[in-house]
Amino acid sequence: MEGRTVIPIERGVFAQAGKAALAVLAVLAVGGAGGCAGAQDVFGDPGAGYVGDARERVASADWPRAETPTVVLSEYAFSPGTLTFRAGTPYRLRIENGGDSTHFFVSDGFFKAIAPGRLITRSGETAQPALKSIALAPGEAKTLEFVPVRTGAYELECTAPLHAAFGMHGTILIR
Ligand SMILES: [Cu+2]
Repeated sequence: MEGRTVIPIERGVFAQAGKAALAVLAVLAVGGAGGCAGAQDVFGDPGAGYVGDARERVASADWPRAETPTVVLSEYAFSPGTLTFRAGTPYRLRIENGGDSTHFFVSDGFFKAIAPGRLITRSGETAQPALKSIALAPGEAKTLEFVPVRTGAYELECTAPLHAAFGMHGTILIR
């Protein structure tokens, strides 16, 4: 009698554990699929909080004097973890994935604080992108031209599942 009650309970516990394990595998599978399928950059509505006169600011910037910093994404960090830019100075920021999985460069505050020039990728370039997410496959690098406009401190993170929880976040300062 006791055995007949205990066994179903144990089965229930194992079934629960099995579901939890499947959920974890599903999350990992989604992350892996992002790496294989060629994750895409995401763009927003240019009117939604982005710098309005970006075109003019980019056109009048002193591009021959642009600074050319690099940020490297890997498991699970941005290096350097703090990026500092000066308002009004043109930059060509190289964003490089030095890791083994797809990573994302995402900072809503930063994207809305800059006048973007071009986002240059191996498959082409986008002028004045209203950025939401920059995706980088392993070994891939992209270059973002921009002029910082709005001073402040902005959070940077990778939006791949669990990457930010594993420490993949940083800070962007515009002074
Ligand atoms: Cu990541």
